[in-house]
Amino acid sequence: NPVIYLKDYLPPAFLADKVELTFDLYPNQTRVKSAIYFTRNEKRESGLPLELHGADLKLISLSLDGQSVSDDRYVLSDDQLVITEVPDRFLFEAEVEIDPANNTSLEGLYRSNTMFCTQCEAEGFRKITYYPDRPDVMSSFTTTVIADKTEYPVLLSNGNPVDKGELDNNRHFVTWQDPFHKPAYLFALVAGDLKLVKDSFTTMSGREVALEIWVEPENLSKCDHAMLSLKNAMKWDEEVYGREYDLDIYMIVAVNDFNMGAMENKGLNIFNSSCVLARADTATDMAFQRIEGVVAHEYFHNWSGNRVTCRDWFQLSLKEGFTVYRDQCFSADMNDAAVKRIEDVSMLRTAQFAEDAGPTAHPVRPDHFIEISNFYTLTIYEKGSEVVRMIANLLGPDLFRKGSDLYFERHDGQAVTVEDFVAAMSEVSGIDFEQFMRWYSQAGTPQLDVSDHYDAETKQYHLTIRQMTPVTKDQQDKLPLHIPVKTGLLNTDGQDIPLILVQGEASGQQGDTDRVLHLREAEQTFIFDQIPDAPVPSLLRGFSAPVKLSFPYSQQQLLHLMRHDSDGFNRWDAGQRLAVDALQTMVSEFESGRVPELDSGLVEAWRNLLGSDLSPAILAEMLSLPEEAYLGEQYDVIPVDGIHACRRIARKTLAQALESELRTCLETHQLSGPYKPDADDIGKRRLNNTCLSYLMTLETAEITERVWQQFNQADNMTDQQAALTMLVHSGQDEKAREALEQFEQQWQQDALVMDMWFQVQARRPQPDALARVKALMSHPGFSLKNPNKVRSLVGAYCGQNRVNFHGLDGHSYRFLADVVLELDQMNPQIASRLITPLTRWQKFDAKRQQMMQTELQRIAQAELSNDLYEVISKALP
Ligand code: B3K
Ligand code: ZN
Repeated sequence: NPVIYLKDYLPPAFLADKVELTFDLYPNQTRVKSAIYFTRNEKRESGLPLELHGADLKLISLSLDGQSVSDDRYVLSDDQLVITEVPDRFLFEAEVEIDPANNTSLEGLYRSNTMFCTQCEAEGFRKITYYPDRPDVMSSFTTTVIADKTEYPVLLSNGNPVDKGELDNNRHFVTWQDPFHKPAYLFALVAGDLKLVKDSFTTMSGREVALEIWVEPENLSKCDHAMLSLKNAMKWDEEVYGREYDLDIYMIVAVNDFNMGAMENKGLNIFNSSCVLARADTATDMAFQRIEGVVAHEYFHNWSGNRVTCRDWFQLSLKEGFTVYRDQCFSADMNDAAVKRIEDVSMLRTAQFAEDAGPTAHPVRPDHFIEISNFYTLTIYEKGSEVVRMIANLLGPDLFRKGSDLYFERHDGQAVTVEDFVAAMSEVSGIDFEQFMRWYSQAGTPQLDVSDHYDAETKQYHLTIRQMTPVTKDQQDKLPLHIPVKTGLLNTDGQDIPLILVQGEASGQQGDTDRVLHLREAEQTFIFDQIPDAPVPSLLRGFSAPVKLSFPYSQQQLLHLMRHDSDGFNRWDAGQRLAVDALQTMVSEFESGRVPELDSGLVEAWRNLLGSDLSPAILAEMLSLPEEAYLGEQYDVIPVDGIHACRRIARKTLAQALESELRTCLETHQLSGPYKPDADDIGKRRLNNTCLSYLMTLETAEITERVWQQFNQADNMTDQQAALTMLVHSGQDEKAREALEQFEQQWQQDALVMDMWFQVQARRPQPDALARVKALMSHPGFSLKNPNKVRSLVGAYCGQNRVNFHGLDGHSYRFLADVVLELDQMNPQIASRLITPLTRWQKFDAKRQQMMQTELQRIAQAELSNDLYEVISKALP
């Protein structure tokens, strides 16, 4: 399994000026003809052979400039075709045969239900034909698709349709031409019996763009939200980034079998159906918001990724981090910005921080890999976005826009690096990013330890910040980073104090109430002048850097911040800190065999929340206790059972103490009118279901009945699914069984709704969960070949049902290893993701560690894909 290094990068020996492809589609024997016009690259030495990638291809014919190539001039291996003695310019032609119906990796050309579709990023194009399958080879593509007219009336590829016609034997063809030069990873093809939802968008320069969403006939009623999201995204990118769409047509196709959320192929996005299809009665608020975000993300890639692409795959975060940043800002603008920030940070702090602390930790720009598919990670995407956010915050909105304009204009049509992006930002602002670049090369989550000191004589306030990045698997030495720490100081009335900094570097003006402190040293002290009384510091406002920050807050100080902080994010975070403290105290009691009790301070804080005038959406966030996964992150050795038990006890204690407040809250936020997935209504539904699920812990017949009513009468999936979860996760087995049966009856025809049905059961806290998951794997609606199903059942059980997955009999570890071994034969990408929970053994006690390692070792004995091999070899002790 060869390791590929960034330091070994060399430009391609040949460039492709023009590519012409013809697909003759048959499920088992598709023929692909290619004609590629190659020119030798002046950046490389002369005389180099032509090296093309290729995998799982059957070569039928080969010619150069019309002459067939004799056997002694080329070498064919498992993954390459090398031709020696080629001229400086020539026409390469080949014909290959491929077998889409047996392609279960969902990479290259494959079948989903009855249609043909493709997924080429990162290195899937080589499963379609021989090609320099690397992002720095950009070319224009003309693609002719031929197929049976009855089975595949719709034939799509990138760009604009330029020709079509009838052929013999009930076959027909369509030719597509994409005038924009693109790397092969952005190639796409779809053929099927699809139906169209059509709309249009007029760009800022007045061009009319046809918008098309193609779906299977039964899904026609589920496309409105995706279409609206697309139009909003197009408008937003014009307004906020000055970026206009470039082709005359923009297509989205929904497919059921897809490894990721969606793919930004030029002019022809292919989506996992879960990220396009939504109707009030079938999709939750969360699904509506995810669709909005993913549709926008793929659209934004048209500039950040397609027009300006990556030189090599080490630069992946150049397009992904930036595009996630763009989609996060878009969603913040379309919805409640503070809630969006809370959601994004919660995810980062649980899942990405865990990745950064585990055996697969890697920098935002990795410097080596075995299989690039393993690097579509939370670090590349979410931490990458945080890095761009820090740059944006350092520049401010106007300069950041100037920098992005410069980046897009200067590099349009090019394949570039992270340095090119940062250079544009530096050039327009004059800011020196030399130290900042360590964010791209250094893995691990920095830890900031902050202490303070108030001098009543001088009226000065000292903040001392120490930074430390823990060692990670491949990096022993860590250097100090340039960390923006947005800070405010609250006086005893809860007001922000004007900040006059007399020691230390910061952005903003003297007297501002928010200053961004620039931490650059391992330890640094910032001194504020003219502070009348000892303040309460509000640190890392808006989560200004992806770090862990600790400060010895007292409960009083946290309550003060919860009530008064002008920064919405930090108000929420103060509540979370309070809850973490209270829960950790309970866990210690639990571990030492005492009966844990919830701190009454937290009960009173939650009572105050319920009596406050916070918006429903924020209130719902603030009332939610930290998730088990986040609590686990606070420990070196995760007390799985203690966390689970104490969180349950805490929830019940809160419900008992605050029953009447919760009931009042529920009555005051009832919704009326038809379902709308807008921020206000989403906030209200979230709040109601939060209150209801607290009350459900009381297990009274009256509340159960109320939840049952909601389950039966809801006109939307958010409320129905929330009620289903409450019923299934409560101890009332009879009710749970009844609800599940009824839900299955109602929705068995709808695969996406059934995903939720599987997931709710996979997450059930009762001890029979594993047995049930195993039984559900034989359910007719389940298939190991469909990634959505695997994620909903196996992924949800192993990743989100901690108390059962880490059961001391070790059965779940064995179960996951068995599933992964089977799956690796079909779909290595999904197998290597699914294994994640087993790779995190370092965080558990000796007995669990031992059992987890045994399973990893058992997997290591088998013949593995590159994908799984890389992850397993990093995870083994
Ligand atoms: N760029 C794709 C990801 C492709 C994954 C390949 N294994 C989706 C996205 O980030 O928009
Ligand atoms: Zn992306």
